[in-house]
Amino acid sequence: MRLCPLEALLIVALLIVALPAMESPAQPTNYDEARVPAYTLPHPLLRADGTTITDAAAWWTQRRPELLRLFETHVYGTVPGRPATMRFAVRSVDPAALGGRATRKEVSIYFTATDERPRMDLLVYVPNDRSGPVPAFLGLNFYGNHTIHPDPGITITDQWVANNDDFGITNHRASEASRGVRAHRWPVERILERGYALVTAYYGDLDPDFDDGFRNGVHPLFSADGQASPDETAWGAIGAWAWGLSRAMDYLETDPALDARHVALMGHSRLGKAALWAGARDERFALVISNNSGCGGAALSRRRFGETLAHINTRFPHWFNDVFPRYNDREDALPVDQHELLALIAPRPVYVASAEDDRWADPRGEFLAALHADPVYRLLGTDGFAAATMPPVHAPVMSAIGYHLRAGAHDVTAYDWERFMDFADRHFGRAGR
Ligand code: GTR
Repeated sequence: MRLCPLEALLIVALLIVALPAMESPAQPTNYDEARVPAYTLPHPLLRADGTTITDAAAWWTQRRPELLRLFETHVYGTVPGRPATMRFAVRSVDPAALGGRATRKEVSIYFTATDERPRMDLLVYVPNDRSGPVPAFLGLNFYGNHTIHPDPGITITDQWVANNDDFGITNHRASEASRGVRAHRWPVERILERGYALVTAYYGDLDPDFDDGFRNGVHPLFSADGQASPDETAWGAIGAWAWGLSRAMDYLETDPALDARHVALMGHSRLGKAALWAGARDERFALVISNNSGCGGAALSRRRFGETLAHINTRFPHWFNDVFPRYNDREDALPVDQHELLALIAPRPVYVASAEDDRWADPRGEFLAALHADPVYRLLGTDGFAAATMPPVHAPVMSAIGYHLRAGAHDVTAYDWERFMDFADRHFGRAGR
């Protein structure tokens, strides 16, 4: 067949457009346990110099700082501290929200001396049926505070939001149509009934979830020239979301209605990754919950089951630092694995929740990370992880390291929340209330 020059040009143009799109399905996904490669995990108590930690003091002074640095350098990037100019502004208070059951507050956290964005808007529900400061659950949400409950008093976010036809979000602007669309993931009344406050913020307040080379969100506040990704160990989006959780904690410490010493951090999926990283770094979080956090969260990278580093770093180049992609298809060269992220939370209770059909997140890999964090939890005087083999569905493990496998898909359900509250009750000394 002979092609005229125009036809040939068209074919070349088509190839240029189509080829990159064809590349990602070429990344194979393994869902076969028999094809998980043999691997050796780094031991959380073995220091880089080859010596093993045998006492708690050496964990705190040597191994923990070393592991934190390794995760910063090779995975999530370095994270700045609290800006000196940060301040809180209470924007609204309704002492009789949800039919009188709760006090609803909206609090803005301004990061600079001006009222310009970026800022983080916290939504706080405190149960009115309380006799003193209450423990709280804190978690970021995906589509704006107004999506977690149909409560008409919640301000609709004016931030960039990912488009979603089902939620009526177009042109990246949320509207009234999206009020309460994610309520099934946030059983607010039930949380209040069990005696907890709920605090949430929209993750896009910290960093809108697309790759923009560090131009939006909180990143430019910390790069001298506001330029794209300053160096390869600089933080990515997960680092920014985790940083924001610590800034939320800065506020919680000032609110007399809340017991800041009993704050449970909860995150789902990519926000579960951020919750684990925040909980690992910031010891003020008394308890940390990962829900279906998968690759780069609670799942072991070396198993290469479901989502792998090559998948995640290709689809989400802005989530981690620029060193992490060097380990794509070279997981064994990583100086850390994700059980050590869980270990960094020790001795504070950590709960890992998996869903049976969420194979992309590798439920077994999440279970194994919990299992291999056990030596650190035991060294620090807790009961570690009370399971040697993977439990069946709906058989939660409630030791210092907790775990459950739920039936069903990638989501946050009422079953998950009931177990999170059981776990918090137990470790906050509230069991039997
Ligand atoms: C997926 C991603 C996962 C997980 C999930 C989510 O596309 O591959 O790592 O984070 O998104 O956040 O819902």
